[in-house]
Order: sequence, then C-alpha cells, then structure tokens
Amino acid sequence: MEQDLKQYSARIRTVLLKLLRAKNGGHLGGSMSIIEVLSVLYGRQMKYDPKNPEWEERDLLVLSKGHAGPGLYAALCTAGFFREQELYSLNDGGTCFPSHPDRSKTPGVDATTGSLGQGTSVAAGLGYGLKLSGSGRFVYLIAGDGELNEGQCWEAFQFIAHHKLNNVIVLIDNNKRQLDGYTTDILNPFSIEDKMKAFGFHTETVSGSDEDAISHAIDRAKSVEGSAACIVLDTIKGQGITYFEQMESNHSVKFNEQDFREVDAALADLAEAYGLEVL
Ligand SMILES: Cc1ncc(C[n+]2csc(CCOP(=O)(O)OP(=O)(O)O)c2C)c(N)n1
Ligand SMILES: [Mg+2]
Repeated sequence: MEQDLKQYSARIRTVLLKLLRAKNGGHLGGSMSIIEVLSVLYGRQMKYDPKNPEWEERDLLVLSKGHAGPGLYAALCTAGFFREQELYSLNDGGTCFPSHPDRSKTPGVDATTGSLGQGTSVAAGLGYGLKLSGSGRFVYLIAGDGELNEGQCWEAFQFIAHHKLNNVIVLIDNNKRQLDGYTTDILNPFSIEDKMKAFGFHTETVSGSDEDAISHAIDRAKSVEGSAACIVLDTIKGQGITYFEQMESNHSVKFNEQDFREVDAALADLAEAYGLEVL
C-alpha cells in the first residue's frame, strides 16, 4: 500500500520511543538512524503480508546491525505484524522480542542477527539462492558503518559483487559512530562509497533522513543490471531528536529524568505534527 512516508516514519519513531520509554531506555542511537529507511522499505518498497509472515513471495530484510532490533520491531509493528502491546515484553525472559532479532521468535523477522558481520553473509547466501532458483524476490541488507570493521562484511560484499547479485540491495547506515565513539577515531572507514565502488557495486549516497531520496535510490538500485547495488545512507546516530543526536554516548541509553522529559517532548511533537494518537 502506498504510504505518506513522512507520516509513516513518524508512526514508527513514535512506537520506538514509547517502547524505549517503557523499558527505561535501550539501543536508541542506531535504531533512530534507520527509521526512515525502514519506513521506505515497509511503507513502499518491500513485498510482504503481515497476515502471512512466511509468504513465499515476500522480500527479505536482513538487519545485520542487529542491536537496532527495537527499530525493526517498531517498523514491523507499524506494518501490522503484531500489536504494540506485545512489544512491551522486549528483552524479558521468554519474550518473542529479544533485544537482537531472532527469526524463530518474531513474526516478520527474516534473519537472526546481532553478531556483527554475519548478516552480510546471510544476505549474500539468500540472494544467491534466490538467483539460482530464478526468483524475482529482493533481499535488503542493512549494515552499520562501524560493523564494516568486521572483515566478514568484505568477503560477503566481494561475493555479492562477483555474482552480480542485483537482487541484494546493500544499505549502509553511515551514522559516523559506532558503540563507543566516532568511526574515524576507532577505525577510519575512509570513503565507504569509494570502497563499495571499488568492490564493483553500483553505489550512491543519499540523505538517510529523506524518504523520497531513499526510495528513488532503491528504485534505481532495483533496476541495475550487470552488477550489485549499494546505497550509503548519510544519517545521524540518534536521528530525529536533536537532544539525542548531540548526546555524547547515545548507543545504548539508560534514561535519566532529563532523557525521559526529552522523549516525552519528542512524542508530543510527533503527535501534534502528524496528528497521531494523543499519548
Ligand atoms: C562481532 C561483534 N563484535 C562486537 C559487537 C558489539 N557491538 C554491538 S553494536 C557495536 C557497534 C556497531 O556500530 P555500527 O555498526 O556503526 O552501528 P550503530 O550503533 O551505529 O547503528 C558493537 C561493537 C557485536 N555485536 N558483534
Ligand atoms: Mg554506526
């Protein structure tokens, strides 16, 4: 179904913030930076059926930066895979919503991830298998910029490029930060776009907060022939709330009183700007 993507992003971000508020915090920074791309994927680009999560013609998403599970759950919830109330068991014993995605537990989750790097190989294998079977389904891979420190990513990318897997759309969340600092300080990735080009990918960089730009880039990536495609998303860790964007360490936040106030203010702003349900 065609969605107003700004509105759709606001709905996903609202579900995420309410969830984190209920859990006194969590993996905020890397969840916030992928809200817009998730909005484009679930609001426009991907084929799926929330009533039939195992639908054999669906497209697949591999969230290789699995610590952003709460962001993915918020998107799946908004897409109708489960009710918001169910989400509030996040991280509890026996939950269907572990902090990192588990395909055996959560409707709509296509790949189990969390050990950084591994999802890139999963996506490569899924894409290769689908290609061999002549399927037209797409695999969307979301990897983190810090995650690219894992050598495994580069093996997988080489494989995807070598086999010209144009059914695997590689999306890199370039939010410039990883767990405990800036990527340029920890292990400088230099130009990710140049690297992916050198690996043989059709590559472009777009603003990761601009849904239309992301969607058009995905349209172009899907029509690439003869090579694989990569989109580098220029994002901000904590994207969407200035206070959290500027927070020194926003990877996993345990909310203090000020943080709760900022979350409440952001939720009120979203509700007003997008006519969302009053909290
Ligand atoms: C193999 C492995 N090593 C270390 C970690 C711990 N870890 C979790 S998130 C993270 C940083 C990831 O940074 P990035 O990919 O930039 O993701 P962001 O938080 O910016 O979304 C690290 C090192 C892990 N999950 N897996
Ligand atoms: Mg990062």
